[in-house]
Amino acid sequence: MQEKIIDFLKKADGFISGEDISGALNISRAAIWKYIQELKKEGYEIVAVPHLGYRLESSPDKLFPHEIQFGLSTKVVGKKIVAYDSLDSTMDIAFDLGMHNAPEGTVVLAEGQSRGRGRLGRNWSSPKGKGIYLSIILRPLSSPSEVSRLTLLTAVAVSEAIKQVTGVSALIKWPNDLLVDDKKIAGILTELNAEVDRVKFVVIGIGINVNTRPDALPEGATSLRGILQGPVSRVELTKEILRQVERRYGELNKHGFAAIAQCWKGLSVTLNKRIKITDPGGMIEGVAVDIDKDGGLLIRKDSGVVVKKTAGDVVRVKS
Ligand code: BT5
Repeated sequence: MQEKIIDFLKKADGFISGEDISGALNISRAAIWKYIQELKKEGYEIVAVPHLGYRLESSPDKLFPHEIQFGLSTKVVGKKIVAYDSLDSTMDIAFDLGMHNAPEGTVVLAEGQSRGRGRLGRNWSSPKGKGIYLSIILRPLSSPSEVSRLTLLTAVAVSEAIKQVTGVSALIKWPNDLLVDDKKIAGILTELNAEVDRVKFVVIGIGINVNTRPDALPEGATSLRGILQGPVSRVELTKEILRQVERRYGELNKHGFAAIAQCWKGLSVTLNKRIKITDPGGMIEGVAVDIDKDGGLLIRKDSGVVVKKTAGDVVRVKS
């Protein structure tokens, strides 16, 4: 009911009387007053003036599903949102929901994570109320070898959303890092549930340092607040991320990967650089020359041989 009242206040564009809310939602004016007090406790600033009614002055920058969904206008991504104040990792909940047939586009959000994770079980620092930590369930009709495309697609979508909302240009380090001034501002983690030749579902995790103090982050990391010297609306940025992921995912399904790969290349800090790449198979050095149709990185070794990597950690090498 609180969500309905907030939606009402938002759409009102000025004062709305208790009587009007009461009539529309079929609850007593005393009940409305009680809900309004609860909303104030959650951080909504609502003024009440006798004979005029209630007016919403400001909303808290909390990742409540109804805040994200207000004016979101996506068809799939974010139609269902499950939000937590804190949890171990949004990946676990999303994976569990995926196993229980949650619809494509389901989003799991958390204000904070106690065991946020990166690739290979690494830690993702997730201080409460500061960043965006979310996972999206997708059900692509593709083979497991094509899933890396989704990581690259998401990196493009997140970079575009950051640009749209804040004006900041975040570049992409293959496969999953977003960097500003060479410092990591966001990371993407793709996990999948698959049979040998068929993906059942994919969980895409996105972590962004939004209002985190850079000195509270690991070395080599930064936040949007650190760059802009001021706070950024996590609600607006989350909405834009969901919109851009939906847009790019729709594009992938309709037209294939080529146009997205082109955008990725335009944002890449990895291509045409001499790199070392390490994965469980070992380390190779060479020049990153391209990405292939599946999002794999092509590296030309000094011998001239071109090898493809689908995962790994990239380090720049001075040539
Ligand atoms: C990643 O892994 O960059 C993927 C991060 C995905 C996090 C999201 S948050 C929502 C969802 N739920 C989760 O539990 N995870 C996902 P990787 O490339 O392996 O990078 C991990 C490394 O980044 C760590 O070893 C640290 O060095 C560094 N790191 C940790 N926390 C960071 C942060 N907040 N900002 C920047 N770098 C960080």
